[in-house]
Order: sequence, then structure tokens, then C-alpha cells
Amino acid sequence: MKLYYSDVLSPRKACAVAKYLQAPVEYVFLDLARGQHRTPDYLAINPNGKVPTLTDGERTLWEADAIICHLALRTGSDLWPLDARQVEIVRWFSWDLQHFTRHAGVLYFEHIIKARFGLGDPDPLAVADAQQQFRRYAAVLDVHLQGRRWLVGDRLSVADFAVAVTLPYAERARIPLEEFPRVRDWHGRLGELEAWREPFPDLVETA
Ligand SMILES: N[C@@H](CCC(=O)N[C@@H](CS)C(=O)NCC(=O)O)C(=O)O
Repeated sequence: MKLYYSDVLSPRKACAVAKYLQAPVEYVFLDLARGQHRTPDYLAINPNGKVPTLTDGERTLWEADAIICHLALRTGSDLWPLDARQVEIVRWFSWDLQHFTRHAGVLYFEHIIKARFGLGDPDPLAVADAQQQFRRYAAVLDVHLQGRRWLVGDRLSVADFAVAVTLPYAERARIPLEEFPRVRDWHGRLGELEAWREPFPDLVETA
């Protein structure tokens, strides 16, 4: 398998899961600043011009959530359990993309990506709105995590890797994580995993 990635948000979850599972993956770094995700060769495997992408033999997969499920299946891991927990995981994937990481991702973009790629200053209105929306959905997650260690059942799953992806950047991205103690503690448990703390291969700096 080849995992095309860069040291940014969505690839972070794919790299974290690949590392956690010790999946037999060859990492291919794409330099976004140099447009390596927009070359004809790359667009042929991911017409969105986005990272990450996984190739596995003849198969090509884009979308990080699909990639992490595939990695778990390929390695026989119950991070993607073969039972009714899948329904719960899909629920959290969907909720995450529509609500949680959607707004936390705005804060990541405004405070980290804009500075890194010279895209100007953070937009205060976008920041205020994203923080307000983040609080609304983080409150839902905080209630869900009462008495739980992980999002689904009593085991770590791909849902944890997906939903938490912005939280390592909370301080720099001004995501108000500290206001939600159960979310903070859950993220702290993920932080005990080396693959979560250091998901990317050694060759690049993390952003
Ligand atoms: N829904 C996609 C999002 C992919 C995505 O937006 N990737 C960003 C990095 S986090 C990207 O490739 N940005 C480069 C660009 O848009 O030019 C996934 O989860 O894989």
C-alpha cells in the first residue's frame, strides 16, 4: 500500500492509524506549497486534488475516514469492528464531518494554515462563529463521554482517531477544548499513544 499524505489535518488521522496498526504502508509525502497534490499523475488517483490517498494494489481510496477503515480491515484490527458497532462509528464520522471537525477545522485553517501558507490574517468573524459552533457540539460530545473511555463501546476505534483529529492543535488553533473536561480527558487518553502524538513519518516537520 502507498499512503500519499502531507503534514496537515486529514492525512494526520490516516498516518496515525497506519502507524498505530504498523500497517505495511509506503509513505509518499506531497508538498502542498509546491502543488504536488495538483499534478496530473496525482489527480489521476485523487481527482479532488486533496490528501490523503491510499493505493492498495489496483484499488485507490480517497477520504481519510474510508482510508482508516480500510487500514483496519487490511490488518485485521478491530479498530473497525465487524459488528453493529460499525453503525455507531458511521454516526460519529457523519456527525464529525458535519459538526465537530467542520468548525474546529475552520479554527485550524484560520490560525495555522493561513499563517503557514501566507494566506493572510485570521478572519475574526469566522473565528468567533467557529468557536461558538464548536462549543455547541463539544458540549454534546462531553455529555456522551460521561462514564466512557472511548466513543464507541468500551474500545478504541477508528471513530476516536477521526473525531479527535483537530484536538492536538487546540492551543495553536484556539479551539476552546479546555472548557470541555471529558473531551479534554478523552483526548488525553489518545495522547498516551505514540502514534497519536507523532503520526507522521520522520522526514517532515509537523504543522
Ligand atoms: N474529506 C477529505 C478532506 C481532504 C482535504 O481537504 N485535505 C486537505 C488537507 S487537510 C487538502 O488536501 N488540502 C489541499 C488543497 O485543498 O489544496 C478527507 O477527509 O480526506
